[in-house]
Amino acid sequence: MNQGELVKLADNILVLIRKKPKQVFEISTVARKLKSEIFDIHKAAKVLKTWGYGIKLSKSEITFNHTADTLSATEINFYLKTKIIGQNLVSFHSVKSTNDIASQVAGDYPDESVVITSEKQTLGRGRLGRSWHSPEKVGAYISIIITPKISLEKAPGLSVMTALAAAKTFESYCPGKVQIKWPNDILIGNRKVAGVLTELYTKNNKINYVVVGIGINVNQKPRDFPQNLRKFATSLRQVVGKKINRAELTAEFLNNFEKEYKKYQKNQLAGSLKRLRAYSSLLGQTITLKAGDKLLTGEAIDIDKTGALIVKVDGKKVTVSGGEVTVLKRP
Ligand code: BT5
Repeated sequence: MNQGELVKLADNILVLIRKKPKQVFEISTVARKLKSEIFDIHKAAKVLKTWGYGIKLSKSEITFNHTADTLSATEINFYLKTKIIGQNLVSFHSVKSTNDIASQVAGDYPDESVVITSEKQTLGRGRLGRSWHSPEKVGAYISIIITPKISLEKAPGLSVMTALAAAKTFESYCPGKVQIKWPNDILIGNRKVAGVLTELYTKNNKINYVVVGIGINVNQKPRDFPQNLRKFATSLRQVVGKKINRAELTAEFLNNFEKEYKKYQKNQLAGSLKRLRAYSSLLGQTITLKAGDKLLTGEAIDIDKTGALIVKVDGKKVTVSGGEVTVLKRP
């Protein structure tokens, strides 16, 4: 049995025993069900142990005791409740950027089932050439390929919609603390816990596909952030006070993403405005925006169903769509 086959068998054993913690399985039964040799089951079970799974193994029995801290597709799948999004999950150990991998494979599948995740990124991207700090084993780096049947001008709202799905996900870990800093930051206690990067690929002036990327700080301790980010970044673990299961969190985010995306395709953010306003860290604040070379200062007064921010500048309402805009400061 080669390494690839062994890994596949380890995954299959997991699928069989993972749902019944502490239950003792006869290895001969597992071998029969998986059409494998007892010897190979033993070998694959040892592989599971090296992945961090709590597996009790004797000559004739195998028991699943506890899960591993991994963002593998098998693990995420245990918590996934979606119909389409994430049904083709590909998990990497290390990539330059999950958004790059996603755009390379976009088009290979006709539906919207492909999601790419990675344990770490070596060249994680933010917007406008900025970088996303993506250390190993503590974050979740996720890219979703979608092919929305919407016109180009409706696309900027996709980032806001994704931020909403993320906020809803984090809400269950720390109720009442999550905020969205329009258009693409999710904050807790005024520090960034996640960021969204939406990249559009067009053909004949129409959307061909969209890669929606999100980086989530899950289990970072303060020292896991570089000095320059320590004051501005946080992780869910720092807020909740305990380690969080990254695979479960990832699946919950994808579950929420699918729901929000369905709504978005019908009527953009029309049905979500109340929630968006409640999460918004900007409404009622005087802000400065940078769009291209232009600076704009005014009071953020509302968000509309396209996901655009309405800003009152010198008594006039100005509508600013997400795209390339950065909120510089809040006095
Ligand atoms: C973002 O950009 O916030 C979008 C981040 C998207 C990252 C995901 S990970 C999966 C997918 N694959 C990728 O390559 N990218 C996506 P922006 O608004 O431009 O914010 C970037 C700024 O956030 C940086 O300039 C830093 O100041 C700060 N930053 C970088 N890493 C951070 C982190 N881990 N936590 C908090 N802040 C961070």
